[in-house]
Amino acid sequence: MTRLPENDYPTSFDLDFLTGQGTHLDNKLQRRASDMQSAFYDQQALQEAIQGGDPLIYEFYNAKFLTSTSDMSIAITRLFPGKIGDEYYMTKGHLHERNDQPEMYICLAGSGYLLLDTLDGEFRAEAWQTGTITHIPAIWAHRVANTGTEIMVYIGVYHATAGHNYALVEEKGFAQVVVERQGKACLVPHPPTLE
Ligand code: S6P
Ligand code: ZN
Repeated sequence: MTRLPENDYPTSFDLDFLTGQGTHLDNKLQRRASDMQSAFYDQQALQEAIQGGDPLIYEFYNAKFLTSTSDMSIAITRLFPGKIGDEYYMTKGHLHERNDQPEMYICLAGSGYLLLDTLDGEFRAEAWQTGTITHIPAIWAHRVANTGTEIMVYIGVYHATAGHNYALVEEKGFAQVVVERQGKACLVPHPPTLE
């Protein structure tokens, strides 16, 4: 019997849903307040956060499964609770480089919003709680905001060749932001008026 190439055999690994810690994950990337210069709207609050210790906003890991015929990939994101000014901690957000590459997001722990924007007039906010699964069609830029008091953990399943375009999100921005108003998480048009 001819053996298959090493990568063409199945792979399994373990993940703790509540913490997002697992085996088999590498390529850890961390984003601090200073890496999010154009993402948060309140620039004064952002500079104060950077000078006050430059907090870690989120970190993510990925695992690629490249076989002789396929390129599946997953990423686990650990998004911490907190705010810059009155805007909840969130990811930078990106569009996939390829316009035929969707993604599945699964919220494993925590609550907040998945913000989706075509950067061309269409915007959606999906309320997220533990167990919510969202299909992100290829043409939607995606960003997650954590409005809870605990860490949010989610997994993204996508093709490794999808590519990431951050520049377009930085240039155009999302249509709405998630801020705390009167003690509650609210979606308001971007840029919001400072309270
Ligand atoms: C990849 C997927 C996620 C994000 C991660 C961090 O397509 O959507 O793994 O990379 O959640 O977000 P961002 O916007 O900094 O890449
Ligand atoms: Zn993505």
